[in-house]
Amino acid sequence: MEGSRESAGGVGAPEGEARFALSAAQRRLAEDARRDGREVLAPLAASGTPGRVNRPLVRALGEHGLLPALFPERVGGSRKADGSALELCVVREALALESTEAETALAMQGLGGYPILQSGTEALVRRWVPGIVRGEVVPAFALSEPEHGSDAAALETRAERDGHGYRLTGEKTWISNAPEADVYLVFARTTPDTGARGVTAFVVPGDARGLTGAPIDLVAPHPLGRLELDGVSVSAGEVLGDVDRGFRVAMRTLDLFRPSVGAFAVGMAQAALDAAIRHAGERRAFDKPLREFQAVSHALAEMATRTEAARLLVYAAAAAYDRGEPSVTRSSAMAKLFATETAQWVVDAAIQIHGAAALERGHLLEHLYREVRAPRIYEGTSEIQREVIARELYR
Ligand code: COS
Repeated sequence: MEGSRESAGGVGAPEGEARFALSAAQRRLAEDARRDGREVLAPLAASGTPGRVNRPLVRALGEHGLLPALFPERVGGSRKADGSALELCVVREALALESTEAETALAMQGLGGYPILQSGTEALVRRWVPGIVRGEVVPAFALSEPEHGSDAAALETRAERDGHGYRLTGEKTWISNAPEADVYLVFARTTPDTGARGVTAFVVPGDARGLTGAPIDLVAPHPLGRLELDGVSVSAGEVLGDVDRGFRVAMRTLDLFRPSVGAFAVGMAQAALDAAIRHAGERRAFDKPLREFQAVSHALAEMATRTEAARLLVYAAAAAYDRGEPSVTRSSAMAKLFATETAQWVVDAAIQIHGAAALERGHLLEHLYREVRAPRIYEGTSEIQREVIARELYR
């Protein structure tokens, strides 16, 4: 990605500027993530196959300490306590400034690892999480189905009792890292006609018999695919959390990850803003630099203001999560909603300032334009976030 100009606040902020309440250690983590992103991860991302799991990239996230920074020591991480949402956001925002592929690979290790850490038995945690933290085991979070995306509680994949275990039958789609993942968190129905209250979470090894899949090609180079479960056998020991209470496992995970999707969006918005400021200073029209036209300077001011507002909402939601505040479902949804919608607007505005050059294949903004669209859909669409916020208002 172009340049490494310091951003106007937060993760990449110059000394002395407002940085919310990031500690010195969190700022160092952001700087390290950004440097690794630029020097190590972006080149690895460039040498991968677009739309496929990039294992050297995932391993490098482990080796360079970025995945360990998100997990506690008991599973091979570098944190004294369990994960911090704020640190997750700091790393995601920093990586988004340098390599969206590295950012997404890191996020998917977290989205797969955290439900096991939060809800798994000691045996499940020991079996899977240390490998995820080292970047050697690639996980996937398999909730969505062809007929049920936003209405996740209506899912139809069946888990039928079979001796001491279960047999899973159904279809999942738009699953990150499928079909190449080493382990899947599969949400399946254990009790019919009970909506969210009859769903159970299972940990399914990627090589389980009866589990097949195929990649899906997306507009952005994101490893994604569909899965077919044809009577896949799992033991009772592979249930995550309580039987019929898997929906809670999913929602708890999303409470943690939604602010960090916002952080990814803020990083992309900042990268677009930085590029637009640079371009407006260099490009001349009608005998003066673009930035001297008020139409451009006011656009830049608006882009910076909205990006900073999104960043503050993201950090506030993450900090609320870390303090265990009861309002976290609402603040997580607000952070994801506002930051992803803002990033889409900022990237689009940056393209307008650049003109046609930004639409050439290979330009940073062409890349961001394709990347910025999906976060308004995955981990709950903007409409679902508004639904969650409204429900919390009425509570
Ligand atoms: N934390 C913990 N538990 C939660 C929760 C949360 N944030 N939100 C809901 N739950 C629990 C509820 O407490 C309830 O469990 P109990 O009956 O045991 O109390 C259960 O989950 C069902 O909750 P609810 O009735 O609110 O569920 P709905 O079916 O109405 O759905 C929405 C709620 C729409 C918010 C949910 O389906 C959703 O988030 N959909 C989007 C799915 C999504 O993000 N998909 C992308 C997947 S990842 S790429």
